[in-house]
Amino acid sequence: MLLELKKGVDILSDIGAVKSIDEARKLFEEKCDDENLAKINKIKNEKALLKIANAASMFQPEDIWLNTGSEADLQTTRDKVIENGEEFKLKVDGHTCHYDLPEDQARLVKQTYYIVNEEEDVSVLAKKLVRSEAYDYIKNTMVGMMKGRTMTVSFWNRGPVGAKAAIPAVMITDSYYVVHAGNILYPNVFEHFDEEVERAGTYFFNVHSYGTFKSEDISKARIYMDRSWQTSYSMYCTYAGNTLLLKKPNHRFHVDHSTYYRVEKEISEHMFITGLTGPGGRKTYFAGAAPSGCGKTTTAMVGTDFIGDDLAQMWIEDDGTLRAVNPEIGIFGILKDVNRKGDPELMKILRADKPAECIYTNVLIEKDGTPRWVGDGDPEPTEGKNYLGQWKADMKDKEGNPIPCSNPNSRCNVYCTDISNYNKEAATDPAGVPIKVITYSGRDSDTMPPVWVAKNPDEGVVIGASIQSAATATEVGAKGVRRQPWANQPFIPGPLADYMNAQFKFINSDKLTQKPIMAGLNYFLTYGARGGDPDDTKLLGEKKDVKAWLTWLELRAYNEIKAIDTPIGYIPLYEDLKKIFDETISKEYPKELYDKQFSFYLDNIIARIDLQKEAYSKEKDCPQRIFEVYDEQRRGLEALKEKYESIVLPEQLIEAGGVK
Ligand code: SPV
Ligand code: MN
Repeated sequence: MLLELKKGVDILSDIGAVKSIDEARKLFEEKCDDENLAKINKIKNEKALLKIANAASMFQPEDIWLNTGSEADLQTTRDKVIENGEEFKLKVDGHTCHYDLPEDQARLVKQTYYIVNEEEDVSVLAKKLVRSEAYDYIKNTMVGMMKGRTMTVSFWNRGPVGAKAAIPAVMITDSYYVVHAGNILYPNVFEHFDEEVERAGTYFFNVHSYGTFKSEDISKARIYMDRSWQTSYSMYCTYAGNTLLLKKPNHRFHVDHSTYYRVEKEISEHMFITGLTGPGGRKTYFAGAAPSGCGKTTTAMVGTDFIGDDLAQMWIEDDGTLRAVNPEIGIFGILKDVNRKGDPELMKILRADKPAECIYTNVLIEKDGTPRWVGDGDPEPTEGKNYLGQWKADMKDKEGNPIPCSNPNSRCNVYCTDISNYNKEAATDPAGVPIKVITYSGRDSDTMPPVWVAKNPDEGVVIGASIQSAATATEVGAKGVRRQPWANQPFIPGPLADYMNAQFKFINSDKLTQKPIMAGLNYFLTYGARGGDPDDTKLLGEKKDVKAWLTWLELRAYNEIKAIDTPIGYIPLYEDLKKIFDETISKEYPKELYDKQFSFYLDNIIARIDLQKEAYSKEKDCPQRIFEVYDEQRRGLEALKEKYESIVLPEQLIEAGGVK
């Protein structure tokens, strides 16, 4: 099914009612001072100018300010955000803190909708609202919403200027915090906006107003995405995942763009990108998917050549390689459990070992201005101020549970250039980096091993399709263990079958002559699930083991290391891992731990396959290939069960499948 663009009425243009470029220019003259008028006159794209004018006509701001990304504009943003109280300064120069409302600490999933035309399909997992209803809500809420305030206009790019899979975007907001966060996360494209729109053939448009910033108004908050007009609307909230619309709302438009207009050419993924230096100094690039809050940032930072921690725009280059760019230039990373042991690089910034700009959100600030969060590795704080107000260590919630010092989704916003292992040259090169390894992971306490490699591209697609993960604090109200296809599910607007089809076509394309290996990763197996006390939720590994898993995959990508051939893919041999653990993280790796991590608990794996099959069988027009792969794997697992019963040790897996 095709997504039709420019279908139905463009709500913003209709409400704004500015019809001609002359009317638009007149409005700019009224609302801009000379400096800003000169800036806006540099933009030649009349359609974009009309949309900006329509936003101004709808919001009725006091004035308009253009963010060109110049040093002066970056400084204005930093000054204004302190002046208007959206952030306050901490004791370290360049460090600031922003609080969101207690009800607005993560993506507001229940208040996020796709705007659809009458007969359009969206993912069964998403909420939709028909155009006419969205129109009324936007009109009733957003008209005049910026009265007395400044409407800021930023021109950013989702990717390096000139990269094949990059798309520019305009962001309009009355929140200088959103501008500040955006300056850290996206390259400013003001100077190249017209060329970039021309090259990409499109651009995204986003409008936001924070309204009253009052808890009692949070029920009015909405995030609307108009897929037909690639325009998003956000109101009555500030949390960056809901308001910095280039991030997830535009990622969703980008997923649409790849799925419906770039089949076999591009894919848009919720993935980190990082490089690892292998034997002889070679650079091997990884792209890895994980649901929010499942270790994507940590994994990315382990690389010697960090590129990005959240999103990847990928395409097939003419030379047959798979290329990827990070649409972002900064990180918006979770702070919980970030400490010197597990995240040494990030901690250098957070603990001010070096100067850097950093926005902390929803953390505790101690009297002396030190930001604190749960799991930061320092002695626990006793009191301070956080997004709830004054906080003391003995405070309890209504159920009598202790109130943690920081929100589990509190974050830090920093420029990648401040991260020591960031490879700026590679990350900002429009040619992208060549990807040799793709990984998929989730929070899976009891089923899949720490690492396994697909035997062919189809099985790789199926690993992505089969991610299963426990809920995290990154979505308001999320609970339980859920399917998380490609870790991208919350951001796939259309039917899952369309996206799956695009994945199969992309990775199997004849043009992709240098195919990456595709692997599953799982850091979350527990002792309880591997023969210990069933309530024991202690993890079988620790964060730093990530480096060992990546190193094994690096060698496997060049076929320089053998692996056990199992029905679900290739898994490592003990001797290899022992050596890798020792050499990369100086850690002893006992055989007993290996056996716990890599024994197959067949009933769990078979039940997982059955659950996925059942779920996908309800999906209309789902590619048959996925069922064939599941059936083949299931037959192999059943054969193992017949031979060895339901728990199979690695030695038995070798005996049954051999080593390749
Ligand atoms: C995530 O939750 O996946 C994030 C942060 O990267 S947000 O901007 O909320 O999506
Ligand atoms: Mn994310």
